[in-house]
Amino acid sequence: MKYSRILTVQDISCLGQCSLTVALPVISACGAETCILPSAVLSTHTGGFSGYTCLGLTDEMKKIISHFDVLGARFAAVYTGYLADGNQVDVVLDIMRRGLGDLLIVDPVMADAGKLYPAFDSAFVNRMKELCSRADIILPNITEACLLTGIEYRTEYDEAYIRSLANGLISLGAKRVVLTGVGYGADSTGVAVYDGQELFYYNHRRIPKCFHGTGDVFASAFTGAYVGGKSEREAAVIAADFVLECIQNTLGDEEHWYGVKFEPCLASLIKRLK
Ligand code: PXL
Repeated sequence: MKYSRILTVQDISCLGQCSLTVALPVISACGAETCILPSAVLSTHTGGFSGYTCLGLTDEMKKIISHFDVLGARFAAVYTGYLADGNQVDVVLDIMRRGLGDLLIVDPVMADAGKLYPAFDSAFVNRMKELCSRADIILPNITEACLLTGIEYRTEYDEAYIRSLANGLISLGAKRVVLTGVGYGADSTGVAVYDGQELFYYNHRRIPKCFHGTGDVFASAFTGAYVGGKSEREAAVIAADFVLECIQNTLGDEEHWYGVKFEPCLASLIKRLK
């Protein structure tokens, strides 16, 4: 794998196995230098814990970027995840405007299972559309793809529906689309990769239980594998297999409802990338 430097922009959820506590180890395991720009500090993620604290870091992010710029720091890719508010889209766009990053990979983290996460509203969706329109690669789930395109959310669909979502996202301006959680039947799920012409689909077994943080695990493994030299399709397959393994490793532990136990699976991710 090529040794590269990646800047990831997302929150620190101190407890909850998501965002930076996932991105740092997973991208590092892929063999890249992982730099961070924290968007917020939360006590936990917002998906199931009550009473969480949240400190947005927009002003600090601006200062950090200016310092990076003065230092001449450059990144092979900027990978964004959970942003605390719409103004942070401007911060990310500023990183790209200053030429600090070559590639922009956006995981438009804002919703799942047909619903927006608690912190977000339609104004945030509009800002996320803007960010996605500038991205080289976007990694939405179906709910996020629906919000970004205005297409109705469905739980049962066919390939024509997935094509319409993928085309809608390309029309928005994203160069490539990696759509996660695409399942045409009850027992399977998968990932679709679209470049505006060919729709590649990788299907795998579906475990009928939802786990928090799997989008972050997928996006981090995809980014690490892709920036390290794998093709988009190869990176999507590696990331999907890794998520499945992490879920399998967590199943049956009812106390571990808030995330996936990805750590023991890092060794197999590393082996796969050799
Ligand atoms: O896993 C996505 C995510 C990241 N960060 C925070 C979240 C969530 C999903 O709920 O709440 C703070």
